[in-house]
Amino acid sequence: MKSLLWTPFLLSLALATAIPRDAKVDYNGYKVLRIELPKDVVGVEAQINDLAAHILNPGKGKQLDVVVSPDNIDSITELAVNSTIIADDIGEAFAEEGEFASYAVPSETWFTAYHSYNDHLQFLRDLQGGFAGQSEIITAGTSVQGRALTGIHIWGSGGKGSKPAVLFHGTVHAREWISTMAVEYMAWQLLTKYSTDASVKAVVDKFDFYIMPVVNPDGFVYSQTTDRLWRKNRQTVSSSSCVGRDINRNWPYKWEVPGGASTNPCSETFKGLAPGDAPENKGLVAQVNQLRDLRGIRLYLDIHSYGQYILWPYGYNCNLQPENAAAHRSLASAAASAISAVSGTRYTIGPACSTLYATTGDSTDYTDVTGQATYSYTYELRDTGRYGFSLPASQIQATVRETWAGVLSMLRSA
Ligand code: 0X9
Ligand code: ZN
Repeated sequence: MKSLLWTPFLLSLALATAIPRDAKVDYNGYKVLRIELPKDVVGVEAQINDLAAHILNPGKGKQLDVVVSPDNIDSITELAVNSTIIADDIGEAFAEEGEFASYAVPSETWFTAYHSYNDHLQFLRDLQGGFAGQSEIITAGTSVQGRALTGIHIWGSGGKGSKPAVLFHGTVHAREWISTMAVEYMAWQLLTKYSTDASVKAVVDKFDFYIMPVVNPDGFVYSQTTDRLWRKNRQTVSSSSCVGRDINRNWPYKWEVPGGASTNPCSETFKGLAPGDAPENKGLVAQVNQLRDLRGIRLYLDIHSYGQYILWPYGYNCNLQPENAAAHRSLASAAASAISAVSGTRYTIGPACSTLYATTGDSTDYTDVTGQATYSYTYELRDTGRYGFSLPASQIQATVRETWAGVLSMLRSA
């Protein structure tokens, strides 16, 4: 009889060996190359896609930053017209990101290290608990794997829900870890400076803030447990063994326009099978529509990395801009100046499609048109490629501080 007690244990042991879990991807020795593709040669991009472990700036067209295993370096270099090494060993760069810090109640030192997803949730709960009279935890639907898209709603003297909305989304792309930190810093500044800094009090009293540091939680967790360079969500399709939709190609506005996203499930920019068919997008779309219908959206920011850009609509058409494009430019220009005044970091500003590349089904086109937001921007934070997504922990504080200066300048004029 006694041996029966062991049966479930042995069974689980057998299952554990029969179904291998995803092993963590080891990037030691992998290089980042900046490659220039030949013009008009059919199929080169597809070959690069197969040979590269990851494309870091998918959509860039002629000039791509790619992560390549030592075995594939020669084949990729042969396909390119030009190639330069921008990181010799990306495994080493990941080591510079530093260890996750063990959790402590929020303080400014939170912004000196990267953190686990669970600690990010705890940070939000603790921050909210410290300012319970003017904030609450909010959710916007659930991810593929059932995680609640979690954020914080902050209000000022007018009371909860009385002012136009300001909406911040972070960590749309899983590997862009600096985005999580920058978006949390905004919530941190708004709450901790409210009683001592008149300019912060003024903006908190003017708007209701809805701040979502991680809108792609499954991807974010996967980038921490398994593949540091994961970008998309973790949704499967029956037609392919490849995983993930690009949440920033799935919004239901101009989703069907060709050229700004991929229909290949293995691509970094896979748009999904239908507009808004990613659960994360369903939750975010409902959030945007709800805020539009409540008090309207004054400012929407989608915080990404890297490249140091401030971009406004549209992504889907390089010849179109919103009717208030001049006002978009003026706020972006002031924000870029505020950023460089803090630290000298230089940002490029402009309409998204013509300044960077075309995207369809992206967040800011949706918030501008369907969400009727007055202002919609994508920020691409530090740097311009030296570290890319693996920005060292030693740069977190400087990055979040300069970003906050840019965002505060926007809030004051919005
Ligand atoms: O491709 C994206 O979704 C964004 N860049 S990232 O490297 N963070 O993935 C850029 C979106 C901005 N929109 C356009 N460039 N059209
Ligand atoms: Zn991104």
